[in-house]
Amino acid sequence: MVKPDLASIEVRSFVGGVYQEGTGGLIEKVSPIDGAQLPGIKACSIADVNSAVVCAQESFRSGLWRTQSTEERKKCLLKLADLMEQDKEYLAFLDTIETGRAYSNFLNDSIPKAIKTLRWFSECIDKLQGTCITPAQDRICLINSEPLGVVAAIIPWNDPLVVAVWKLAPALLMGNSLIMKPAEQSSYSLIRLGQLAINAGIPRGVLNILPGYGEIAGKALVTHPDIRGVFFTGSSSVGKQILSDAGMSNMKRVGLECGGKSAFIVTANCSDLSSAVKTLAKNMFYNQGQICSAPSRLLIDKQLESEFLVSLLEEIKLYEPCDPWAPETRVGAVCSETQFKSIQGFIRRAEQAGIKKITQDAPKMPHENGFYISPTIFVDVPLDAEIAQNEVFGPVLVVHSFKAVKEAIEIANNTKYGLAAAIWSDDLNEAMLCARALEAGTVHVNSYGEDDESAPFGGVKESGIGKDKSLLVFEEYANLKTTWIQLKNTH
Ligand code: TXE
Repeated sequence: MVKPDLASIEVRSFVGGVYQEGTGGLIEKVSPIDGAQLPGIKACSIADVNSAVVCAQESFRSGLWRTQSTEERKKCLLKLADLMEQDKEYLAFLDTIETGRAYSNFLNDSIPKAIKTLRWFSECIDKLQGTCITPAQDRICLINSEPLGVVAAIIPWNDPLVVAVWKLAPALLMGNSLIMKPAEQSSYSLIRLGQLAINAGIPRGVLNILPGYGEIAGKALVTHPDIRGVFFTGSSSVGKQILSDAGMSNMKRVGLECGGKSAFIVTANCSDLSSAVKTLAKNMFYNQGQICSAPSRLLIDKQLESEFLVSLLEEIKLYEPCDPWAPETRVGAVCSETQFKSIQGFIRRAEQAGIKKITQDAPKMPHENGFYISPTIFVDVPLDAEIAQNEVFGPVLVVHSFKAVKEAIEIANNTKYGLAAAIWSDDLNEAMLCARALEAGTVHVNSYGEDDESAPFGGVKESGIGKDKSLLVFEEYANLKTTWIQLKNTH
């Protein structure tokens, strides 16, 4: 590919339909691919957040968007999807250079997924129906959805456009005005979305993009009394902070999709070990393990353990990091130096604790000054070890063996997280009993990672509150209004 000029990258916030410089300082950047200097982001200050809220509120009150017909809103967002499609090479370039993830991942998987999801939501909006109940002959009750008002979406860096669309689509289609804050590490592509939104005919002020620091711009959004909902994807610790800040400000609606430590259980009744190995490796090591639902704990029946691990060690060679720009690359760099150091810290402390590592690092990484980590596997991991309990968000798998499925369920449920899980077994009865007992928002049976937009996605326990995707999500971005009508008997 011919790389666009770095000077073409827009680094300012997008408010009221125009780009403007944030006054919260410069977020300096180097590319995780090779340490090259990148254009810094003009961060938004609290004052910038306050004026953006005023602007979003004006757009909401004007009714230009919220009182449009659903057909009109659908048309605009379908147009936005078309514009993203036309722009996908540039969007993939922006996301790659900032996050280090493989360009081909963005171009062929992630961005097409974001576009497909946007189209799916847009096609749904004019098919939603309210409810009417008639508890008595002379009484009618209408139940319908109304937009919340001005809402905020706080986005992480691991899959910026996909997560942005998960929140942007239902928020805007329901008639809300939205302020979106990208992560410090991955702001370019979302800033670009602002321009595409205007070109798609979305009125000014309805979609605003505010790059900035989490503790400043993010917190200012969460605590703002005129914001009616905040929808977040990120770490569980920030998720908890948001829940508390939102509660203490104006009790705004909160949606949280947080971390995970998902278990991949293989029982003695699993005959297709080869598929299980491939599926585990693909879902665990794709994007250097920086996926909230990565199956980062393998729970394997003791009898199958050695055979399974031999195949897995072979399979993970496909997931060694390579040059993110090369078209055949599956796995690129880790997103930032901070993330790199955090993952290395988990690995080092596990080794110091005497936990057995069965993998070796690749002798050479694609670029000297980039941040790359080889797939790493620890076995015989104590259940209470730091690495067994905490989200590493890197290419690090821990292995526990078990003797009975009941024990596997206990191990699987023994973390604070509950995002996803898998059970591999030919015995449907065993698989279904296990699926029901697992504390997870999504359970995969003899599979992993299906993520169709028609199915809700989100966790239980400290993995979050609420869902992304599916028809059910529209209600999260709306208030249900109940209207009673009393009829007079005129007969
Ligand atoms: O996440 P943060 P970070 C997990 C993963 C990773 C860890 C740290 O374990 O190692 O989080 O990553 C904004 N009020 N996940 O530090 O801090 C921030 O600016 C409001 C899991 O990047 O949670 C960014 O936009 N907003 C995950 C977003 O929150 C705040 C994806 C996420 O940042 C804020 C990413 C505050 N006080 C990381 N503080 C997943 N679930 O997919 C920060 N932010």
